[in-house]
Amino acid sequence: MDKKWWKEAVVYQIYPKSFMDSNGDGIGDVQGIISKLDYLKDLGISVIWISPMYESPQKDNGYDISDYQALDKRFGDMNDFDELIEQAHKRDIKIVMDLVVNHSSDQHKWFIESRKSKDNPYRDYYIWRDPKEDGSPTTNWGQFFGGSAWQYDETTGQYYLHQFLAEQPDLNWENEKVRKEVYDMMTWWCEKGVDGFRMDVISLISKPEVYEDGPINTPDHFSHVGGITPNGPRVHEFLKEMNREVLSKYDLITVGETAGVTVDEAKKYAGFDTNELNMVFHFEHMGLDEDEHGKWTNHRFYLPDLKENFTKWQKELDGKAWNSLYWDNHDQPRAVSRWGNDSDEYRVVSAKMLATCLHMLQGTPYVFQGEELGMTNFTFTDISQTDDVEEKNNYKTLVEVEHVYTKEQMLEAISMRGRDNARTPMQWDDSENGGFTTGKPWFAVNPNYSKINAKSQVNDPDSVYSYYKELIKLRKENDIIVYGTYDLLCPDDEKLYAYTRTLGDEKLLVLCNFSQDEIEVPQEIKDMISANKGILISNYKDGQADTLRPYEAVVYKI
Ligand code: TEU
Ligand code: CA
Repeated sequence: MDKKWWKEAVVYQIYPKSFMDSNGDGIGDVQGIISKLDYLKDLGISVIWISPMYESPQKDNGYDISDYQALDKRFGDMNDFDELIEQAHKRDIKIVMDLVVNHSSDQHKWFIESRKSKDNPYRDYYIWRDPKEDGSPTTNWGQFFGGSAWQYDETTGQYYLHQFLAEQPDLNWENEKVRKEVYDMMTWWCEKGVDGFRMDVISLISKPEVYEDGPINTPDHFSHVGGITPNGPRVHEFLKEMNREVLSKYDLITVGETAGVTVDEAKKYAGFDTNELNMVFHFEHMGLDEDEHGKWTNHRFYLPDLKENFTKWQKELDGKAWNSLYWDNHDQPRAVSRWGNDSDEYRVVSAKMLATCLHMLQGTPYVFQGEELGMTNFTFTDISQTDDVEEKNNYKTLVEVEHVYTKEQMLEAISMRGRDNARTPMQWDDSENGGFTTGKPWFAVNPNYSKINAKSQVNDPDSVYSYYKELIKLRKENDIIVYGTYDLLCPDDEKLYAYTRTLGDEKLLVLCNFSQDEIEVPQEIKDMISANKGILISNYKDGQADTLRPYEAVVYKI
């Protein structure tokens, strides 16, 4: 049992724009984060991952960076950042930065130089290709947010590659000067006291050796680049180099956001002895409720599929690599709306059930801001209410160009799956704007802030917040929760997720009713419960042994 602090940690993700505004301009900022460190300390988390706050034109909400070593003035200045590091460390909270180096902003000085001429010293910092004979791009690749992954540049008559927006040109990792620039920048942040990195789409940095057309597989008739390039030929070589040059020199927590990763690839990225990263985010469970139009659907997941997927990751990595655990983040809809039931009757109990299910697994749990309050999705009734470029582009394609959906159908899909659901401001109290800002919020606050907010929960022992706090405390107190072996029970049950954790002679039985029905506990489990040694945590009072009430979760010591 190779004990590590980053295996025992619980990570809290902050989307800075929507977390807390300290100066009334309606945008969250660093001083706002500092003002909430005691709240986070009380919750018990030990690491904060902050989405990008670097200088950025904000075309993709900061994931388009124009200066990797400067804070965007919206969020504050370097003095504020240094104060954040100091104040967090004083509270034994570590700070993880978002490392976005598959691409930069097109306003980065490197790209401004690169596009000036074919012989510019920065030309090969990016990926340029000649047009085909007919003037079209060199391949049929599509970018993640719709449209071609190639942008024509008049000045030099070439296309450049961008797997995301044209304002996010891909950096050329084949160029060792680019890699050196990245490692120097990472070292600079580590010297400032940063404790780790979340690495944005790091599985995409190594492009194919041969640039050729792929299968047409996107609604707008392109080949989704994400289907061609993840886990490219040199990605592990690059990450081993990054580990040698930077990561191995500091005591960091590192997590790769690895679109398209499989368990076999994850063993390379996050293997205990591969000298790359500590863990990765996979996306397989994020695809369980997709349909032929991808995420734009009101389709719900099927519990046996989820159990099969989680079990694969728990069993395959056990003893070889480390799991990250998450229900949501700034790119996903809110957990209780997607995986639970956000009705007035079941929101609280189902949010607690989801938290139990995730936090009793082997791996490092991630809590997205507001998840600990049971915050819910937002109902968008017009596309003008949205901010996210991914939603707007897909709305245009599916409603206005392909006529696949009516406006109402697409707005329902956005309200269920859109990234904007996670970006509505954090709900701190029942004052105007949920206490997020004294000004006009950059994005609408969910109107349910009057009943779902931190102030009403922090001192309520029955709140979602208090339940998360208890789960985080249990993880600190029980090695079995961190290091125990996982085994699935009742794989085919469509309502019950039951699993055990075993460490030495200790054993836990975790029961989660994912349905709003009262269900009979299967006999094999009744037998296990009959000899139980007590309840570690449950989301109802007085749990009966034979049945589970709607969304009931119980963890028995057996
Ligand atoms: O996300 C990568 C990614 O795959 C996204 O396209 C996301 O999974 C998708 O939007 C879900 O439908 C990272 C960042 O987390 C995201 O915020 C950025 O927009 C993207 O990279 C580009 O940097
Ligand atoms: Ca502000």
